Amino acid sequence: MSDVHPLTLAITAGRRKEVPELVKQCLAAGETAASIVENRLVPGMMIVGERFKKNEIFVPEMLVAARAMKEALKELEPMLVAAGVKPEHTAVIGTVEGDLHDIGKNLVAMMWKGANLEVVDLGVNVPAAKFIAAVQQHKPSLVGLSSLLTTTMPAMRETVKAIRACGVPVKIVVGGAPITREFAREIGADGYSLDAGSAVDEAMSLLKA
Ligand code: B1M
Repeated sequence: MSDVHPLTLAITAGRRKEVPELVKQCLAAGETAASIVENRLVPGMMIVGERFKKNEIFVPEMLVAARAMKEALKELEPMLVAAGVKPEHTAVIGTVEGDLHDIGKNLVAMMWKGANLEVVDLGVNVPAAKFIAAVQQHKPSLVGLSSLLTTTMPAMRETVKAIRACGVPVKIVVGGAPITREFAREIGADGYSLDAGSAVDEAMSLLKA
């Protein structure tokens, strides 16, 4: 672990209080906010996920690591979200029912805000009915669904089906670790992206189409 960056180590160990200062050091060294997310924070979560899989750590440790990651994202959010002119499109986003993971979804929301979309974030564990209510209320151009668990992939399928059935025309983008382009196509989503960066490209190309 000696070659692991101190910020990545602080995330994996859940040392939340050290995180703001370490983020500032990375920025002072010339790293961009996006590269800090990609090269310092996400690798920390990958290490945490691997350890959890091997039963070396358990849910509480995963939770403190997630809190430390959120602390870092709090520092970086203003840089990830560039101030733009009045947004032309609205996007509704949430993590599907049964799923409490929100770090990836929050990153996608930040990137979409940065791309000048008005983002309505419904949070985690969002039932299909809540997505439909938001779609009817905000009339968004885009809906984003996130799922991190294989067990919540069926909820994503049901949510897409329910949004289609409500009759409001909207483009749906799905993503999250277990989601593939093939699954997205199978459940009738319009778009899929592997990460928060490509979620912007996907959103932009769907909005232009
Ligand atoms: Co959970 N967890 N977790 N967890 N957790 C995973 C996902 C897991 C892979 C760990 C493992 O076993 N290796 C595993 C899932 C296995 C599976 O289903 N195949 C798992 C499990 C099993 C569980 C529990 C069931 C554990 C238990 O209780 N026994 C439980 C489930 C709770 C629930 O949701 N009902 C659970 C709980 C938790 C915590 C609450 C402790 C915590 C979440 C805290 C939080 O989010 N606020 C947690 C964490 C932190 C993780 C890991 C370690 C990290 C997730 C993360 O934030 N990654 C994760 C292992 C891992 O991912 N390596 C794991 C960083 C984040 C930036 O990446 O979320 O993938 P990610 O988002 C990416 C892309 O996926 C994509 O872009 C993002 C940014 O680039 N993306 C989208 C995501 N959403 C998108 C939407 C889009 C487009 C792209 O369009 C709309």
